[in-house]
Amino acid sequence: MATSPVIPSNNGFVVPTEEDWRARKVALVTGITGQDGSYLTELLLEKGYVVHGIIRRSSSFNTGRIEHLYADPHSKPKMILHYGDLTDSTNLVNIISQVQPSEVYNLGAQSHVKVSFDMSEYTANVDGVGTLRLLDAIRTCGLTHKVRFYQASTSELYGKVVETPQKETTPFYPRSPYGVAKLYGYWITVNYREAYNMFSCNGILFNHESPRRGQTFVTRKITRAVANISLGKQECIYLGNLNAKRDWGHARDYVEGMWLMLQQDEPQDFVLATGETHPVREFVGKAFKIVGVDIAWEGEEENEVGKDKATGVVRVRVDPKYYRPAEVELLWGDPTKARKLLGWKQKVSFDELIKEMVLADIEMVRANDHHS
Ligand code: NDP
Ligand code: GDR
Repeated sequence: MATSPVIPSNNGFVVPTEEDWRARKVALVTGITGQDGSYLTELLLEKGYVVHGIIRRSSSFNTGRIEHLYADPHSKPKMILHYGDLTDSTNLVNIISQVQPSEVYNLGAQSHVKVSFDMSEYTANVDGVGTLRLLDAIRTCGLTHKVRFYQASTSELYGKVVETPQKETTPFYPRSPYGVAKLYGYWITVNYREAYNMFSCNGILFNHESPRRGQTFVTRKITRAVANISLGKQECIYLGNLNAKRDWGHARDYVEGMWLMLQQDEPQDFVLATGETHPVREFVGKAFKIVGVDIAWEGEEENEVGKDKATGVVRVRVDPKYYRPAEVELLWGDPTKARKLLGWKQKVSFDELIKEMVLADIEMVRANDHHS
């Protein structure tokens, strides 16, 4: 017997279930050209994602950290780059509507704390309002309930010490335009979760470093100088506050935590940290030890110097121009929640991190010499 065809009310278009949607594994990463963006992209590609990244137009080359992942755009590449900027809403809407991502990682930011005192309005625009623009672009594209959203929040939110070690429930007290801008980013991410039932999470990440770290952040500035000094290309390094303490881990470990946050049943905020804290001075001493230089510290504050014990040559000096108008003296994270719920733990120790960075910089200085 002939049966009449059933005509579906949506003209045959099958709305994908959340599971089908997520199984597509399409990620959009802002800040893909940065330290974390490059490691996260490697991880996502390994996991079978197609990764779309937003890059800024620049007069000079700015894709050095992801160059090794780039493939000919005519050969079905797994990493696809789009020009854009967190200050341009229309552009964000266009990219999201085109990409239809299942996961969005917002890593783009003016991320330098000291620079944020010089460029405070710009930092607020990119790091604070930029987060809102991205969330709103997702909403405008009708993807609020489909996209899982990661916000790169920071231990800089804790700023002035209120409680240690710092955990998810520790009150915030940011100490820089960067920290204050990121506070907006943090709360707007929470707000979109509560107001629109969006799967949006904050990763409150403590400092994480690597050979790909920008060269003006203190760890990389130190390892680069140690490499140069050990090869006779520089005599001394000038630093700011040697007493500041940080909880330093390896960036590769931290991007795994970002991904894990978006694979949970419920959206939540997590601290990622090592649970150890060390002063800048200790990082300097350990970095020099790797190239066989033992540093002896003399003097105090602005007059403090670090001398090579064997030769008496001054290798470290303090220059107050690197001091910040308001400093974050101590960051020390408690990653218990991430350990319990995500099963996350850093793999690389503090000493291993320093060694990897110093050796990579020695290699890089030698390679540059070779090419020049
Ligand atoms: P980087 O400074 O290495 O990278 C920042 C990225 O943001 C770069 O790709 C940069 O592009 C991009 N960017 C800057 N301004 C804009 C803009 N207006 N629009 C779009 N993209 C922009 O930072 P990290 O990789 O170290 O950090 C990643 C994120 O995590 C940042 O949001 C940072 O604030 C945060 N964070 C970092 C921690 C760390 O210890 N590394 C700890 C906690 C949080 P370009 O290459 O063109 O400059
Ligand atoms: P931070 O990193 O401000 O913690 O922000 P940075 O490496 O810049 O400074 C760490 C500490 O070292 C002291 N310091 C110096 N810092 C720099 N950059 N240069 C110096 O010469 C110097 N001398 C001493 C600083 O005063 C500070 O106390 C980083 C960024 O990645 C942020 O985006 C991120 O949110 C936080 O880490 C967590």
